[in-house]
Amino acid sequence: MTTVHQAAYETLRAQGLTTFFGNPGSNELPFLKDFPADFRYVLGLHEGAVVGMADGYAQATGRPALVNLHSAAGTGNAMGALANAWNSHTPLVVTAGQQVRPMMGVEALLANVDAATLPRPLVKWSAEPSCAQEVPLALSRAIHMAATPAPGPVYLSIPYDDWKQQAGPGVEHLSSRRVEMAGMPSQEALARLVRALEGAVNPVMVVGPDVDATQANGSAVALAEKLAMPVWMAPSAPRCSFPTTHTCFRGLLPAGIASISRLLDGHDLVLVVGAPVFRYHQYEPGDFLPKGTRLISITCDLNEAARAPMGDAVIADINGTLRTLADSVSKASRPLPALRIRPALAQDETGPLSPERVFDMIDEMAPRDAIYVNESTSTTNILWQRLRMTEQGSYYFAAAGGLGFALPAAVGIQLAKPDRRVIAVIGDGSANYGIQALWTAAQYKIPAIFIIMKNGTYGALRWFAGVLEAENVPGLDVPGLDFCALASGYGVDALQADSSQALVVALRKALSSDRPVLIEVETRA
Ligand code: TZD
Ligand code: CA
Repeated sequence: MTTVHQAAYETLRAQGLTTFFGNPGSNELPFLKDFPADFRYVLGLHEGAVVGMADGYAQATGRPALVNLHSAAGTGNAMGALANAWNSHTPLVVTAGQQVRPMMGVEALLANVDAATLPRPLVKWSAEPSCAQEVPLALSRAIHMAATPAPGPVYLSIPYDDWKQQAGPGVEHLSSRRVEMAGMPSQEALARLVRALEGAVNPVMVVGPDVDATQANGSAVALAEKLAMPVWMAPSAPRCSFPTTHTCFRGLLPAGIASISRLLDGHDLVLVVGAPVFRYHQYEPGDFLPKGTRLISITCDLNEAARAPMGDAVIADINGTLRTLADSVSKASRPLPALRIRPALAQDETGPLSPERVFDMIDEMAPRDAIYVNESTSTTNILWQRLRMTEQGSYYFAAAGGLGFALPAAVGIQLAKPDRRVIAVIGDGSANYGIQALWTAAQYKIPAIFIIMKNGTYGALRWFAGVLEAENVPGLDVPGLDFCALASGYGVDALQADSSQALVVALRKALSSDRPVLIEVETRA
């Protein structure tokens, strides 16, 4: 006899989801019972941290990750992190324990009332199986739904009495199913794209997070070189999809309608790949595109394609399409765009360090293939100007702007990529939203480096208050925080840096440690 529990673990094993990220409660214990030796459980002390770690892990591996939350309260705590996962197309299979079926109707303590509605609209699919025998099918469906383009989180609520029930007939067919998207454009569509690209006098490419997510970075470089095109990172970038040292690279697009239009002026064709058109932030009314400019986007996401306010879209396999285009277009006779001049290195001064100086020092000392996780909100432009990022999977940022991503995600990414060094740069405001992940880093010996930029304020909100002409706003300063004390409270080694010399020493120690290290840096606001 196969139980629902056995069938579920067989499917999880066959589909490669052998790492659980979770925070358990009584509803979940029957699922975790007799936890198999070839599985591992990564405990997070808050559900925001749990989903953030799983998000980083899934993005870095490119494979769905399994999350196990506690009923409604655990799901509620995870919602901010789900917003980020939804926007970054992270394949997450989020499961939550439900009360036993005989006690759901009376709404006993820990019943998740209307469970499938709770995580919407931040999941691709949400369900509670109608009977125990449906659980293995629902789990299999959840995994394939999460992984198939456009990837994203899915949610399953599972009553805890289901696990010991007998599985239904035919359950053995489920575990090894393959579900694949064959997403190449038709010959005609490809020919149209090639004609548009070859016919453009001054084309430009805008690359987004799904170029990096589908490991299409090399294909993007090949196409840019063939067409001698400048390349921008799409606004509000959650990943880095193009080597920032490449001669074609122009930088990160700003996130306002008018600013983007201004920067794209003079181009007759804009090719957007693997990004929404566009992920705006501050409201800057204006024309979406300069006059006479045509826009075509290649995306894996039907929603992105349909909601764009301008341009044509092709929903397709990003890497395959880019590679085919790079092979098909004839080489442009234009010269390659000239290499951008890098900003001069920041001077050393006494007192709190400038963010420019901090990023210069990180760039100088970090390994060339370091992975950066950014949640230092007011210094994002400085980061993009000063950090050299050349490899696939070198940069992560909260895709919905929900704080509490970077610290946990850094832990998940470092767990997924033990051969590269993860360096998270986090503001003294942002660090508080996912701080519990420090404990997981310490306990599981995950040697990520956390650099806390301590300027005592919500710097990005001060900037925004200026944009919005909102004066005399309360609640924008965060004095009195001691991150070294917090780190040691969670078991993480901590170092303080109030000068360039101290930062050099701290970075050197952190980079040579095989344990997680937090560095608190006094920075200028
Ligand atoms: N809460 C959550 C979950 N997400 C948010 N994005 C915010 C609040 C609002 N918020 C921002 O968008 S930026 C920011 C807040 C509070 C300030 C972050 O401050 P920091 O970094 O110290 O981390 P800077 O460099 O000083 O801005
Ligand atoms: Ca700050």
